[in-house]
Amino acid sequence: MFRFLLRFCVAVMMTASALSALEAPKTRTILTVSGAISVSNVDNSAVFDADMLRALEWQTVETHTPFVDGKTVFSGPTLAALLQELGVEDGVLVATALDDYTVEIPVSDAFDHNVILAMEREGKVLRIRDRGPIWIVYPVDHPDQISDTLSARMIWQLSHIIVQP
Ligand SMILES: Nc1nc2c(c(=O)[nH]1)N[C@H]1C(S)=C(S)[C@@H](COP(=O)(O)O)O[C@H]1N2
Ligand SMILES: [Mo]
Repeated sequence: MFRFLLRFCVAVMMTASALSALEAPKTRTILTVSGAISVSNVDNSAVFDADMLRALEWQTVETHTPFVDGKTVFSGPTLAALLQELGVEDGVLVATALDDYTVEIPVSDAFDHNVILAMEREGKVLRIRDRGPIWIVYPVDHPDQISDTLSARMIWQLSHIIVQP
């Protein structure tokens, strides 16, 4: 009986770890997430190529930005979907860009502000020279809603997130 229970427990644990495994990237890594995450694929980090990010819940938003007059259309996975994939529910994201710019983003923003990891602008893939491949976008209905705090969180050329609990 004990042996049976033991085997049963091992089987359950294996199923659980299979569920929390993240596939390995097949092409160039564009985003690395480390820190307080419960799913990983390379060492203790979760690394994503573009296709892996495209497999997450995707959203298109039309929004004002601090960067151009009028509205711009951005598309990309929702930050909430990325965090859900990694088992992150609260804390702070320390986001760093290719130019070493760093900003802290509360995890709650993902849900309160419908934040996206924009990978396309006006239907075109964002290249590094277009402030891609990932640009954190906070959708707003009116330009006045863009505070200094919020625009500082619209980090472009995002490459690394450290999750602090
Ligand atoms: N990668 C990166 N993202 C960034 C920044 C930066 O220097 N590098 N500046 C931030 C700040 S402080 C603001 S106010 C907005 C707008 O910056 P800009 O006025 O220099 O275009 O982008 C944010 N995103
Ligand atoms: Mo800023």
